[in-house]
Amino acid sequence: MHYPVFIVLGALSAAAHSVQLDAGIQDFRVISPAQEDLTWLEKYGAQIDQPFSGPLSFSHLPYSRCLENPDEAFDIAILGMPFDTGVTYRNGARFGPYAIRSGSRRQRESRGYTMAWGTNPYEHGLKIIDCGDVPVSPFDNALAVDQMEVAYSTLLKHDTVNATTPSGTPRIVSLGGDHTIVLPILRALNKVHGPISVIHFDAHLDTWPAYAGTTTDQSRVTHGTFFYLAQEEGLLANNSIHGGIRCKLEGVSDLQNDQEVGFQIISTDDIDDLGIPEIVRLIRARIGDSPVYLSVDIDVIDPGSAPATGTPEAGGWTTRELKRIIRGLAGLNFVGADLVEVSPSYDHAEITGIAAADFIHDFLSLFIAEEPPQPLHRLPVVTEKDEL
Ligand SMILES: [Mn+2]
Repeated sequence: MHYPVFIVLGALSAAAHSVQLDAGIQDFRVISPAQEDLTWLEKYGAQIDQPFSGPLSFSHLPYSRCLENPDEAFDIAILGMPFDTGVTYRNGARFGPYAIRSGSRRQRESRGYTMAWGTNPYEHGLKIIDCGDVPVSPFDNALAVDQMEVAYSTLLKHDTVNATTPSGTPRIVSLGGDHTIVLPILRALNKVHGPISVIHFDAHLDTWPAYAGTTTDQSRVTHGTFFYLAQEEGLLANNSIHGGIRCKLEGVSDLQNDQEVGFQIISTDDIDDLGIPEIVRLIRARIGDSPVYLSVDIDVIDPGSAPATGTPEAGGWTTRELKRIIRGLAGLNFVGADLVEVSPSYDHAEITGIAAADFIHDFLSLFIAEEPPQPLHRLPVVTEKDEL
């Protein structure tokens, strides 16, 4: 019964405003004539960025060109790697960092609390900034891979404000780019941590030795071979794990090779047969307290929920399922994370960019939480009945 009354009042109010408009625009203003000369700052305060406005940084965070700013201390950096010339099918992930930042525009530090985590990652005294993008060559992959390694190594040397890793180095969340970017990242992390484990969510193994047509050392470096190369270089510990695998294979030999590279497989279907708690348990048991790197290929998500990617595979996990698995991993010794393979020209209504940006928010919470959160923080249920 209240709704119609409200609507009538709204209509009356609008009518009253139009009368005022006829009398002149001054009548609309909320200030007295004496306040006419107030500046924006005096009258309205800070020039805030709204969700749909402002320069583009992840979650409206402070933006710094950290690569030319060695004194820029931070605890967690967002870093774009717009490299997409290592792909086997659709390119376009060079626009991934842009799409993920754009998908984050409704996020902000002051509105970062989630019921699922029961916390706001921006309220833990850590300095979290957007360090922009690595200027990678789109013409020369060997050069680009070196540029990404140098950039990552450079940022790892920056001072922290409140160091959160045992090594005292800051953490970097990388926005791909195609999955090849993980090779230079693992090379850079190896200099600090030695061999590390990887938790890898993807539809594909990415442990293949080479593709048909490989004739040069450089042509071995692709978004489907980088883990093989990393293992060959001694960058990986022998206890990594994939989640969400469902791609087609040459045969069982691919699985044997994958095992030799150091991975255990959790398939896409395992989520139905084992459930999320058991998947979380398997990953935690595999990783233990090893330094671990988290790599999420957005193609692990079903193309219906994340269509904008280079090598889509039908029948994947939902965004919600992976978010719950990620929450279950809190407390492991994460040294960095990435989200790769967002190729926004294949997107619809920013579905993929928004999902990817949401995962980045989860990464920040994951880095901070010491253990998995209890499911859904709610206020106590009020039990008294209102007699009306
Ligand atoms: Mn991949």
